[in-house]
Amino acid sequence: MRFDVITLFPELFAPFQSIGVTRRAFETGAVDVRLWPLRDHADGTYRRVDDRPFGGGPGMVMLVEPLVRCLSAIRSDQAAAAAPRLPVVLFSPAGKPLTQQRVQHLAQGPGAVLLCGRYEGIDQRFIDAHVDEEISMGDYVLSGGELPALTLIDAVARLQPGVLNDVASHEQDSFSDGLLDCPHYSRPEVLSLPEQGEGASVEAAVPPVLMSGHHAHIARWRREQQLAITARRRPELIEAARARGELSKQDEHFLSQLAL
Ligand code: 4H4
Repeated sequence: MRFDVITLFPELFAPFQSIGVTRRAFETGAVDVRLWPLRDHADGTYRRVDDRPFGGGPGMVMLVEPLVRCLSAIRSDQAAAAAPRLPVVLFSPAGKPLTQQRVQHLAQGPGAVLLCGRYEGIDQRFIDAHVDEEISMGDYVLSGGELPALTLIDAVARLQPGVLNDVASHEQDSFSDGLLDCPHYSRPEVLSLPEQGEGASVEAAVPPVLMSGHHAHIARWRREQQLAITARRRPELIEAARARGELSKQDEHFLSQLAL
């Protein structure tokens, strides 16, 4: 898998390729990130990549010409490497919200060209001519598309075979089955936690079922926790799972008894 990243700030990407579990994806080549500094494709003394918007208004707009030259260089590099011609993804609040389902689809594909906008945005004529998909990370405005690009690369990289220690790990992730994840516990079995604002302490124990060694009971408890947390925090995800036929009779019975 390959990501060609068009960015004004390539220095943002190196640190993320050398830390955490996703480092393995980059070291093994399972995910190949190639950075394309847009300013290298701007001409003139000042190597301009932006200019004032026609019609007036605040901020600057990213110019078409440097983007066209940069994308052309990427296409030539992809062809020279006999790599597939990858779709162009633009990160923008106007894009389609990114979901784990979309991440899973991208993780099985050849990759993408990731276009990291800055300023007020990109000249619409480049978007109309060259952008295949617009993706949003959420309903808020960032200063650049680099953090969305890093987010997407991370979400895809962790799904690559051999990256997570335990294959089952990402199957248990939130959203991997369309539901939010269950709570997790580890040592010690009983914790003494100071009461909020008072001197006394309260004992917080691990749910006994997790100490029972009864795997079927543990699996059922975890599923019910997922259903309860999802029904209370993101009920629309329950409806979506139901519509996909992913809720069992046991799930439906539990939900019918659940106090929301
Ligand atoms: C694009 C800012 C468009 C503002 C941008 C606009 C996001 C996001 C993001 C740099 C770029 C910002 N990208 N999800 N949220 N003129 N990117 O904020 O449409 O308001 O993905 S605009």
